[in-house]
Amino acid sequence: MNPIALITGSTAGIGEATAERFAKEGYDLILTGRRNDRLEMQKKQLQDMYSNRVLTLCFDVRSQAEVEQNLESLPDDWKNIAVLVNNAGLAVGLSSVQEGVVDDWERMIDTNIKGLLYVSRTIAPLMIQNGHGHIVNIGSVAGKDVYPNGAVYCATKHAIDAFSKGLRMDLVSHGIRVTQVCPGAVETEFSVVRFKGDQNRADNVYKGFEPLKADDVADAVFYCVNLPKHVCINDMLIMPTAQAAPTIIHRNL
Ligand code: NDP
Ligand code: 8X3
Repeated sequence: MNPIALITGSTAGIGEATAERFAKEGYDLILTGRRNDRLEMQKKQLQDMYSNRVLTLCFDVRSQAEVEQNLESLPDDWKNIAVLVNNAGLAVGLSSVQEGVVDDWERMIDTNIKGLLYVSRTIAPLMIQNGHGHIVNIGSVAGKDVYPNGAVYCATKHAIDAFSKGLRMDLVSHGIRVTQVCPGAVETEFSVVRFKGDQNRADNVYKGFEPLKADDVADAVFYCVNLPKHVCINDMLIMPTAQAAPTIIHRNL
């Protein structure tokens, strides 16, 4: 039996690259996201390429009911989850608090914080029951530092930073590892989502330097998971060489 990895938000970017990396390393996959067409395409591609088992679950992590409905009714042969990658997340908008759009804030808070909590609340007891597991939370440099016009996104990622430390404490006696991986700038659909479909504005974010690729973060996640069982990376901050802090990027323009 292959080990099983559950990856939230596998339909794009870091989640998609992580799914492919784990498939290549011999994991069976539970893949989630809201776009079912992409989930089904991904399932077909991964099964064709690696012939691992793939289970797709289409739901919105913001809905506690959908999370519970999908994850509490896993078939028995999908319950022995070795790795949970809490990746689903987003930034919406880039504006000052005084000009902020409350609906954007709610989307970020509900997805990045509450969604990650709902999934963790459902899967952690299963890992305890199974007697093993590793939870990897995708945080951000925005959870270590703050930048102008990003207060709410940064607050959500600071929440993940705190939650990851607390979760590690709560699970330590069960031998379940908890790791936070915090990337700097990664070129994915992240900025297109943040700028609500404005591709030009998104492209400008990555102009004049070499950003991280989703594969680089997938490598980091797999590195943490693949260490001997007595080793736990609690926290990993990974940036492009050209980036020293969220707003300090050396660009050749
Ligand atoms: P993408 O936009 O490329 O991918 C985001 C993924 O999250 C998609 O698969 C999307 O799937 C899923 N998702 C978003 N909202 C929901 C939801 N409500 N329910 C279920 N799934 C959801 O961005 P990235 O790959 O860059 O982002 C992945 C994670 O990495 C996020 O947590 C982000 O904050 C973090 N991060 C990104 C960085 C970057 O520079 N790109 C840097 C640091 C951290 P679907 O739309 O199908 O639901
Ligand atoms: C994504 C990186 O710097 O845009 O978390 O917040 S940043």
